[in-house]
Amino acid sequence: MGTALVYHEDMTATRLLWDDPECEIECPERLVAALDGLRQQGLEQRCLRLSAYKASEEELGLVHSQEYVALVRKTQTLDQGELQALSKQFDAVYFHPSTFHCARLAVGAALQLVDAVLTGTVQNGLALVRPPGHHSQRAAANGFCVFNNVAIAAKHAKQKYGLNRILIVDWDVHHGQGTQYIFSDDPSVLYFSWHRYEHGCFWPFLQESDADAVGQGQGRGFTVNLPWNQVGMGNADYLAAFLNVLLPLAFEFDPELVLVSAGFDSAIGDPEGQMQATPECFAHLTQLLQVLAGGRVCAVLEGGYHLESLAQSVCMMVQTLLGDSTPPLLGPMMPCQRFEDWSWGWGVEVEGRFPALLLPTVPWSPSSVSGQPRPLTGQASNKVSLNLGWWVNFGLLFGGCHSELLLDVAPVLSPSTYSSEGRSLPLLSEDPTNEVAGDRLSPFLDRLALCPTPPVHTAVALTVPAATLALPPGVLHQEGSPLREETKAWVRPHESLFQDKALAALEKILYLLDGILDGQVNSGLAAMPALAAAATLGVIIQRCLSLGAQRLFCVALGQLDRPLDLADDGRILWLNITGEEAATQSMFHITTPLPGTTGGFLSCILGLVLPLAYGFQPDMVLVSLGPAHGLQDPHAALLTAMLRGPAGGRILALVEEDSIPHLVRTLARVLHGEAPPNLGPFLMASPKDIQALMYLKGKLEPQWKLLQVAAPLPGPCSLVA
Ligand code: Q9C
Ligand code: ZN
Repeated sequence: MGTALVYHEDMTATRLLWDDPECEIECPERLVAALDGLRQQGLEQRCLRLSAYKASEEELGLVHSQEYVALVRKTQTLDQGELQALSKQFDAVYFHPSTFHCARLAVGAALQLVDAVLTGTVQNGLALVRPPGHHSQRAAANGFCVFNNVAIAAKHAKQKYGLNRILIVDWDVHHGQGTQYIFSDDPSVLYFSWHRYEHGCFWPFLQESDADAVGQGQGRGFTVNLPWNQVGMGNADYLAAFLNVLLPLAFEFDPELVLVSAGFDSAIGDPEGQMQATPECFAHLTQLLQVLAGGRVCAVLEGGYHLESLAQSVCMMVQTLLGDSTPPLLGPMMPCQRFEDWSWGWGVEVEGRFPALLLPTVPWSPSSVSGQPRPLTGQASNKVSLNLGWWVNFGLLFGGCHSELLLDVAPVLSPSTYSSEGRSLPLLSEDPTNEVAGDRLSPFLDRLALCPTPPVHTAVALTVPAATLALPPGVLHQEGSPLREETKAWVRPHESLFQDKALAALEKILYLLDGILDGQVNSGLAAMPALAAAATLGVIIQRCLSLGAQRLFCVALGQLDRPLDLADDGRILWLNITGEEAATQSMFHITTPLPGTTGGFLSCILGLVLPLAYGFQPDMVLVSLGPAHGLQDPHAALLTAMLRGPAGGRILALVEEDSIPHLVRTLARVLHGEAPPNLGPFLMASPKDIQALMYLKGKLEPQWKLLQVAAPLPGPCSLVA
């Protein structure tokens, strides 16, 4: 349905007119760099470009006092000395004669974006604005922010469209205290912020930025702060925060709209944040949010002061909003102490034949991997505090506890590469070849060149005519399947497993699979021949391995046993979600029962499936809905949508031949980038399902670090419904 990009050139007008080292980083070039990046990547051209209008004073009044608005209006006519004097009355703020104009455009851009999304003109979008907004308060400018763009947008969405539940995700590296104050007693707005905190020693030095601020009155439980007490947080930490903290709450909250305070000073290289998350991390964070609220995601720029890092991160976000696959998440997920024993090497055959397989192995290539597992720091205490009386699902995800509770969120990566000089880090500083970064293309562009976008985003190989399915436009229906001679020769030894008709279906699947492994197709959906599902899956896995897949993540639902002839050599991570008992045959062979409720299912995806998948860093994901899989359509769609992330979108979904057209259509849509349907009424996980999950997490956590949430849970637990 499209992505809006809201902008106005005038917003580059406001700038610092005097010397102030604290404020000079908030410069017009930020917008120029972000927009140039989008143009160079051809992304701007793919968006619906909207020219921002100026918010009315009435709209500003949704959040700000009349006196404050009048004060800012007055700055239009002040001389430099007066501007400077007024700026001093606030913390980390500068005014310029164009500030009022720009700040009204920034608010207008956010409102226009919300209108475009809530009227159904577009699915999602980004407002590229200056000045930023999240520090701004009812009657105060603060931290470069004049009007609170996102807060006004949320009020507008409530007032004009009658929304009852809005999620604000503030991933800027600073605490959006302005937004927190504005909604602290409002249960219709769930505010989540992570931020550099360092036990209160980082700007804005507020106690209420800490984890124990949970909101007030009716709004108790609807403010969630995740303060980082160390710098150097990276991809795995951000991912863990989303999977363990934000998403369990967000699913239960079931927002109608997601607003993102999209600050990119939380990205690598930023002088303010000193964090390590790479630009593609923001693609993944975006994709994770897109499964909420029917995909209605409105992002509004906040901070971000390293121009190249900012531009790349913005590109990553927009690309993902457009529905493109996310590049694999780079950097050590540090899943496994044994990782040096694994065979990460490059097959010569792989390199020559299947260029699309190269990218996922880049972070592990011999030159860029130190081979040293990064030690966990152990005593970092990044805490999050929640009013668990409200958050049923959250409590259950962690074993079920009541009342307010402080949880340690362990940083998965140690911040070992932090430069104490307080200066900009080079992007991807762990790469030794990066010393000459100045005269090279950026690492990001290098990687893009390695991983060309496949010509076909999504293809299906089905045994029923396409016309009966109403597939979304753009999904390729592969009718004929002229197998290559080489594939035919490969399939011959397996032929005896299949009847004639099943063999024809298998050939279709292999045709699609070769396309995916070849880099011609990104994601696929195929029908497994009736009565031969397990055999088909076995052949598919063998084919992936024979074509050089290094790591294959297989999620099998229903009656699909792990093929017996598979070596347990770490190349396949097999997860069976069935009616059976939880069990770990090895760290690569896991069985978990199918949870009976939506809450249990979410806990399973967020607490087990995705941490395993992201930790494994597969180059391909296979998700198979076998006989008696027991999943409802929306649950199957959610699982599939979320499994697009870990392998750069390279995913093959397998359904039974006689699956209902509705399931097939839904899966084709999510593979193509559409949001999964709503999960329906929320029912909490059963104690039995949670027990199984906790058992598996406990067993597997030593090997799969992303499973680890270092929360020694206090005392006996009683559940509050
Ligand atoms: N070195 C936004 O990112 N200065 N505002 C902090 C610490 C103020 C940040 C100084 C930073 C304001 C929107
Ligand atoms: Zn910031």
